[in-house]
Amino acid sequence: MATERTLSIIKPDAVAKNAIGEIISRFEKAGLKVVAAKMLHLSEEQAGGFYAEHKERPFFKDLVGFMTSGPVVVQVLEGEDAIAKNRDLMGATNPKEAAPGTIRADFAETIDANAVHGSDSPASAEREVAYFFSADEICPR
Ligand code: RTP
Ligand code: MG
Repeated sequence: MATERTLSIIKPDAVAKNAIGEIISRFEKAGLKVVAAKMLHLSEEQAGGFYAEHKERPFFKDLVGFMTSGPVVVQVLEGEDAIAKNRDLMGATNPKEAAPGTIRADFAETIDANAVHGSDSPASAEREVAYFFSADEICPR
């Protein structure tokens, strides 16, 4: 297993629930390190560009509407097998199908407002980290 970086977003619903700390705590307890972080209120252009792969999907408009509905916290997580580890911690896209004890099972109720985003592959992690952070905003430790 290699040390990887992945892009995590705490989505507007989880920020509104005041769950930022509890969610970051799960990453840290699982051995992932936060090496970059910021709070942003995404514009439609930023959210649409981030989720460009879903542009033709029927849920795209709702997804952009939700992601721009309030502030988010974007972070770069670093650690062994970070991409898959983060996806495991998050749980299934639909919280109703997410395994007990996962972030989405514990903090989300609907597939549209599902608490967190995580990169799904090395290629998307590289693109997504660069989408939000310049090299000098990432602090290896
Ligand atoms: P994310 O990108 O946000 O980490 O979520 P994901 O990989 O688990 O799911 P993805 O397929 O990339 O979809 C992105 C977001 O779009 C919404 N979605 N709605 N109604 C639907 O069938 C549907 N499918 C996806 C979800 O909010 C999902 O997080
Ligand atoms: Mg995805």
